[in-house]
Amino acid sequence: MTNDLNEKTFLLLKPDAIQRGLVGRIIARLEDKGLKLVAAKLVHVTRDQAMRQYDCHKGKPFFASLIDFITSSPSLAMVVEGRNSIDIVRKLMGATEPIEADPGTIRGDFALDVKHNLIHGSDCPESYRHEVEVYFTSEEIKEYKLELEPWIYYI
Ligand code: DAT
Ligand code: MG
Repeated sequence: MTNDLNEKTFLLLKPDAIQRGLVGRIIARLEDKGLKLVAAKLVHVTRDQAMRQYDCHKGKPFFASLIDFITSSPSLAMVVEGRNSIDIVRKLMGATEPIEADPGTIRGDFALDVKHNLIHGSDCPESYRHEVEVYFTSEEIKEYKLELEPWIYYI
């Protein structure tokens, strides 16, 4: 737990989210929660980017299929900010396996398959720092004040 209102996390709305027209609904859930969008970019992920993003899974049986999937069609890369944003986004996403993802979560409501699970979110601050550099320069991450903040947080 942290009290840092500027904790950032990296998200990738995967090709299935774009192809299925779920981007607006997924972003709405992040906005509804009160998270602040600080960077967003439509990217057709390259194999090099995919392998860097997912290097912790290299050697696993699903690695090749994951890389093929993530590079198959455009994705939306984003950075969002907020208190405990890393863990909050993981909760909004739901479990990796859609059969274990609770109703009310993004995967629990919209996904049936472990590969086509719509969204990536950093799982810890070290992962965030590694992943964000694959997709964004520091200039692309915007610093601004969310005027609603005093209505979202007890500061
Ligand atoms: P998460 O995306 O919840 O952080 P992860 O980091 O363990 O999950 O795995 C990264 C992605 O790899 C996951 O979103 C989908 C794919 N994946 C994970 N386990 C898998 C499996 N057993 N079979 C097929 N794909 C899998
Ligand atoms: Mg992961």
